[in-house]
Amino acid sequence: VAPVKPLPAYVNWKNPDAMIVHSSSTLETKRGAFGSSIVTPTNQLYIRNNLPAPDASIVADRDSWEVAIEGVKNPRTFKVKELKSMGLETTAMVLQCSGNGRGYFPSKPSGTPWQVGAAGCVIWSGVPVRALTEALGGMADGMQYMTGTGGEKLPEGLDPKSVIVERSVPAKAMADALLAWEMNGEPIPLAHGGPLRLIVPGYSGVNNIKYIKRLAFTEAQTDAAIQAHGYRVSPPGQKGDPSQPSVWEMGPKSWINSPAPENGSVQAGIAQIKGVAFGGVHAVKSVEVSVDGGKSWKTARLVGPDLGRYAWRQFVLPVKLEPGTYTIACAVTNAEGSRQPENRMENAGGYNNNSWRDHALTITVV
Ligand code: MSS
Repeated sequence: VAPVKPLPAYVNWKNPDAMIVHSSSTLETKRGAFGSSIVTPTNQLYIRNNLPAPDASIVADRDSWEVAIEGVKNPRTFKVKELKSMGLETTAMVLQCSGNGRGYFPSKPSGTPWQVGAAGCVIWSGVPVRALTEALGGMADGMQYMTGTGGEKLPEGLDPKSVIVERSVPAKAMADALLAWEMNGEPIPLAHGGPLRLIVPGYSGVNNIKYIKRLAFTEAQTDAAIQAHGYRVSPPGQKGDPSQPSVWEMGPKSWINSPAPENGSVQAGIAQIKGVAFGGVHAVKSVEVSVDGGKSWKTARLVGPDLGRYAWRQFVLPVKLEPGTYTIACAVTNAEGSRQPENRMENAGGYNNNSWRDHALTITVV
């Protein structure tokens, strides 16, 4: 058994029993900690930082944090306090690291070997980027991307472009994007991007810029390394480059949280097979469960309220199990009719793994 690492100081308020500490900048939610109540409690949500978080002094006076809005007809800088008077929307969305599921790649790509827990369903409140853009006269002509820049202090002696957390997404993603100051009913903790975070529903984790200091509509994608070379879906063995797809829209994905091998053996009789499912950028239509490794499937029941197309749904299927060994799997189909794929798309970085086969679990019933 690997030794259990303590929680890093800046997130010592996380529930230690719910977290797997990979490193000081990568903490994963345990499969058994997702519960059945849809929203992931903040003290159990995963953490991924590409740079050390800024000093906690930036959340001492949240309302005075400033963000520059550029690439609009009338660019200007706002304090969070002013943003709060410009509009309000609340959105539930799946926040998922692009590398979630990397741990199932047999090629062992470098990076954190996340299993299922670099994801959570989170409720954010803030001003719609669309409302803000309209108030500033609309996007400037010819802009193709929405580019967000993180407010970290950059390590000295390095080319800023090689370390800055700056990401571009297609400008159309603005339609549902927020500049958020609240998460799960509380001011966003520093570790999750307070005082202000860009939320791009349906897009993978890295596009959701924490402590955002600049939001710009741009003609081209940023040439920061994290965009140009990092987070690209590159063929195995190749380096990332701007010609390859970036990790943007998420695909449909589901996994089983219980029963699971880590929770020990299962008693014969009726088992409630349960888990979470999301449709990527589209709503969940249905979830199927298999107890024979994908030979036959049954439709599960969706549990609890529907928090919108970017949230995940909990699902359950009661199944009678005799003693034996079972490979249990699940697959979601979204409102557009795309079904979660059987196999992962091989890539050098271990990104975007939504293979149902990789996520299947083998359980023993006694
Ligand atoms: N932002 C910033 N500013 N910085 C950093 O580092 N990271 C990313 C995002 N954003 C960052 C940012 C990532 S990468 C992720 S996942 C996310 O975030 C996470 O979140 P949380 O809150 O959970 O920690 Mo992968 O794709």
